[in-house]
Amino acid sequence: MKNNIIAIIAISFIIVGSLWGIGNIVSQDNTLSSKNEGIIMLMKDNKFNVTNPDITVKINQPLKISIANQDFRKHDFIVDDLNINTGFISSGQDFTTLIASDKAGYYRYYCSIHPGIMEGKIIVTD
Ligand SMILES: [Cu+2]
Repeated sequence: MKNNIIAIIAISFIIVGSLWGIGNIVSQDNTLSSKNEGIIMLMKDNKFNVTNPDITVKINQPLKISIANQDFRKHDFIVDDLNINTGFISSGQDFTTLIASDKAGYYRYYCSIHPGIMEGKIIVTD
């Protein structure tokens, strides 16, 4: 029983650690893509992942996305045409959802409180 709990805690650390690792890697270039198992968007200083990167998703291949707020103010993440709306995410909280589309094209993501400075595009490709 005690060993199981320790194992679960250890696995949780590994999963969280690898997700944060992915977030760090993808923030360095300016694109995110569904090659990874999932992506992380960090809300910080009124930006998504510093550069509001393009997110590339394959058609009919949902991409898991975790959006974490590291700012001291609330933000949200909205993609009108893909029916994504996280609602307000408070400081320190996060929200996980899927980006999925059966139609290729460009889709705008944005924060409704900071449109213009917190926005970018999702590219759905064949
Ligand atoms: Cu915002």
